[in-house]
Amino acid sequence: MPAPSSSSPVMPPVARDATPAAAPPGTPTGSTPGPPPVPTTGTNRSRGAAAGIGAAVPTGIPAPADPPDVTPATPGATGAGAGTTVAPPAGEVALPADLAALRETAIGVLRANDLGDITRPSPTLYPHQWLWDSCFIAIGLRHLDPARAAAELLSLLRGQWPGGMIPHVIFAETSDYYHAGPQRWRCDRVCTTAGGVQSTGVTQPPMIAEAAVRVGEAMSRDERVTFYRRLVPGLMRFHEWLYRERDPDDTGLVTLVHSWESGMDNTPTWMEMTKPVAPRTVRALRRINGDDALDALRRDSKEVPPDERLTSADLFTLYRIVRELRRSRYEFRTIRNTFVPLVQDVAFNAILVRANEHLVAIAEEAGFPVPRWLARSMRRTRAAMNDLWSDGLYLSRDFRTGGLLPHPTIASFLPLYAGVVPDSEVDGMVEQLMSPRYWAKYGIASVPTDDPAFLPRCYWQGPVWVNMNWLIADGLDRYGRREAADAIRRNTVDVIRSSGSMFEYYSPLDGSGAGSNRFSWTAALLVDILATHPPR
Ligand code: 2M8
Repeated sequence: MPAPSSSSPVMPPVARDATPAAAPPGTPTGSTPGPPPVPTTGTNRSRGAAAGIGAAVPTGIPAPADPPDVTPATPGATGAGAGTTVAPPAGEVALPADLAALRETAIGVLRANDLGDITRPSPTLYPHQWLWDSCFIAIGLRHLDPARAAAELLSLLRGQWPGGMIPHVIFAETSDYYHAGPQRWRCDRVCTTAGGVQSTGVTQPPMIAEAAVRVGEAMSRDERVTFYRRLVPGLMRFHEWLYRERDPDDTGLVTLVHSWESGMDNTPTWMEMTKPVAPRTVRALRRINGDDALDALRRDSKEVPPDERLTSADLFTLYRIVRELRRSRYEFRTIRNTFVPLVQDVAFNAILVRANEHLVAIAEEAGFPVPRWLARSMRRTRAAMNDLWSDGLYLSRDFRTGGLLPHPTIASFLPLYAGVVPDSEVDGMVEQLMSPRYWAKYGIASVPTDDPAFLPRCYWQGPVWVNMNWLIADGLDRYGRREAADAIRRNTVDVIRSSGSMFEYYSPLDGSGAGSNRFSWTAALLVDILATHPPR
């Protein structure tokens, strides 16, 4: 098993995702009737960001108790915090001093990114609400304020489309620039969302049910049932939409129409499908001027160096696909007749399998029946995951050709989270995951380190991602592989600690942080790991 990284070198501080000075304006409210009222925690939407870290203004996320009487986390500090422990908040376990300080840093990031009852993934790079980000964030927030965590999930229903889709981004009313904002999607021409808010026209991994169960665990039974009753009707419609709209041929597997739906934007599996449909102008510009001309045109890399993001050619290709989706009015029956790459994504479907199980459980607790056809579709997905098995791992599938896409990545391990891997194959998968091919010195690479596409600091092309670690560790727990699960969690805490900041992703080779350095899901999942599996 790889050595933990607690003695890792100190990374140079990087000024990245600056907290904006001004409070973001209020979150949109729609004049359109329809959505179930979404509870808030009775707080002003703009207060979180306005208050900033450590401000006296109350936020939905409780301010940390008085700062611990210890020196703040030192980047590169080692594990046990020199033996000092800090008195924990009520209900939490005592942590070594350096981890207690790291937890405060994480809570500070969540407070600074708090927009009332939604949390933006990062202050400047991602100033809106993202579907699966909000789910990971709620999993952390439940330890701080379960009602606020529930509000984070319920607020996703404001973006629900009449057909049931919950979009991947729900746009906040902010003037902060986002490169794929409402103008790129023009979804208002196609439909009105439940809450009258602007959104994108695609979805993201269905993590809501998992997050709902975790948040429910932090509530009393009455609170939980009330929360589930508000959530389940919309959540059930979302799962129905996934099957009706995205598996019309009844294959058992849901098909994605854009890599943004996978959440792993530039993972090689998707980029191989995407590159062939690059716009002609992009190809011509590259031929004449190389990548520089394209780099000058992009606007998503102002805070983060372009080499930590996807290439400009890939980005402009993703924009082209959005244009085509828009022309198709975001309807799968039309999209399937265009050039748009269509993928039965292994990670998305694995998350769906687990989400289905959770949905059945919470629907029962809330007293809602699951339609028979939906229950049957859910069973079909679990069985269809076998069709993605190839040579000791799972792969995504090209919807059009039916061929498996020959690029194993971190997504290939998510069937462990789904619980669909036969027990006889689990140890083989764990062995692969723990081998240097994936697990480099500082953690699990999102692309095998010997893959020609591997880039240790580039987005979904190699870095360690905290959410992937969390999901895989959770699956391994349920398979009874506690030692491996604990090793992953320990490693996750170590890599965050060694950088001292809540980075979006980390290099598996040297532990350095990359992307945004005030990233919400890193902060939230750290809070969760420290609460549920405090390092021993
Ligand atoms: C990244 O994706 C967005 C587009 O959705 C972007 O690059 O602008 C991905 O890492 C995605 O998984 C994540 O949900 C999002 C916000 O953190 O950022």
